[in-house]
Amino acid sequence: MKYTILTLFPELIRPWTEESILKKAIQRGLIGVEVRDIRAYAANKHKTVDDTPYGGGAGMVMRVDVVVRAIEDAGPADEVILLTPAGVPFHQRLAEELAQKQHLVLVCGRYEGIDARVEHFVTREISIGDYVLMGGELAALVILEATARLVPGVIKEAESHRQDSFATGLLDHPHYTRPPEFRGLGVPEVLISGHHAKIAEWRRKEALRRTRLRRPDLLEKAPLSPEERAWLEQEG
Ligand code: JF5
Repeated sequence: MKYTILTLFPELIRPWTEESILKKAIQRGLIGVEVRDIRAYAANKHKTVDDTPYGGGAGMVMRVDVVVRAIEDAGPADEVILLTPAGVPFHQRLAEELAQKQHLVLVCGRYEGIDARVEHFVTREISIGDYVLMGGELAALVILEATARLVPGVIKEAESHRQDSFATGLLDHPHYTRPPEFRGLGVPEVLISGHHAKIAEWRRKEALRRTRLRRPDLLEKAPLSPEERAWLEQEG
């Protein structure tokens, strides 16, 4: 999988790719990340990338001609993705779909956004949540993180199945490790019992409880057995 990230602030992106799992994935050739400065595509000697909005109002708008030169220079891509709060919401299913592609171009806007005509040169507009950032860079890194970990070999198979906490439609269960007591806080007895069936049942029930408490919206769609629905209504 190859990523091309188009940004006015390449130095915000690079360090993220130079540590930890992404760094290893790049070293192993499992993914490639190319970061390109949109300003390099400005036409005039002042390297202008933005201008005042038609119709007036505050702020500046990124020029479509500059951004489209950057997009077209990134070469053939399976997807050209614009990060914007006005996009369709990002979620695990979309991450799984994008992780199958060969080349993703991620376009980071700044200022009030990019001239709307850019929509004819992108394949998708994606939002990572209902809040406004100062630029699309963190949103692009979110897409990079969520998709790269699904590329075969990037993380241990077992860990990539953390995604299963979404495949199950529930939040993940709680996790514990040593020490067995910390400031008076113990670890659920069942987890040290070695009783694997009981542990699996405890984890499933904790996932159900947690999901009801924190994300009742997920419970509606989650594929639960009739027994689990009944348990939630009574003892859960
Ligand atoms: C951006 C105009 C792009 O703020 C975001 C964003 C929020 N959720 N997903 C993306 O992107 C930066 C801000 C303003 C265009």
